[in-house]
Amino acid sequence: MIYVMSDIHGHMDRYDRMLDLLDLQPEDRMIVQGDVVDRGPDGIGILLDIMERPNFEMLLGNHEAMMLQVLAQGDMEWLWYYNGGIPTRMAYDRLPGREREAVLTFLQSLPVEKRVRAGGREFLLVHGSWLEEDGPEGAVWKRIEPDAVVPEGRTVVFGHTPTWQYQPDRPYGIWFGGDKIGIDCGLAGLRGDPGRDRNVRLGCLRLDDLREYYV
Ligand SMILES: [Mn+2]
Repeated sequence: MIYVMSDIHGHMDRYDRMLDLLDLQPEDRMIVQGDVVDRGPDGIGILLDIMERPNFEMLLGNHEAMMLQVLAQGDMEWLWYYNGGIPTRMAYDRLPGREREAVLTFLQSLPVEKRVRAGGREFLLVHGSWLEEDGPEGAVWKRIEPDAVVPEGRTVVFGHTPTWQYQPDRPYGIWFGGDKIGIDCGLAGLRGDPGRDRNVRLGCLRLDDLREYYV
């Protein structure tokens, strides 16, 4: 079975609960569609965990792209910190040098899209946009319109844009828009301060039968 989730944003507690709920078997695949880090407290911990699991794969999200730009090129620091990068930066700086290097090598290896087949369907997985004209930059950064066109014969699964933007009536559920499926159920909005919407969730989709899981 192939499972996908996205936009965990440092919330290790939700990630752990999701893995408990799924009870993955060695033959299952998990593809995490980017934005593991930033905003929440423990993005680095989740990254290290993903790196260790042989049946886990990951796509590059815009938050990992910002992280790489700062750590590998010393560029755009303000943008990363402004977008919730400070807890990630602090945790990264506390890692032993060997682990810092492993994290950077891992991030540099991440693809911006993946094609998989499950349940008789062809899926295209991306963090942001799948539109060819948007290029690799758009694949991680661009927010797509609900009526954007999907290549013939495929189903696109994407994160990055929280699903409440597509379905205000079912704000923290996976959005099924025909050949487009949005799986970012809004965890970026959870920062622990009182008054925020506590109903945001981490969603996970099993591609073989489109079964939904939430924590
Ligand atoms: Mn994103």
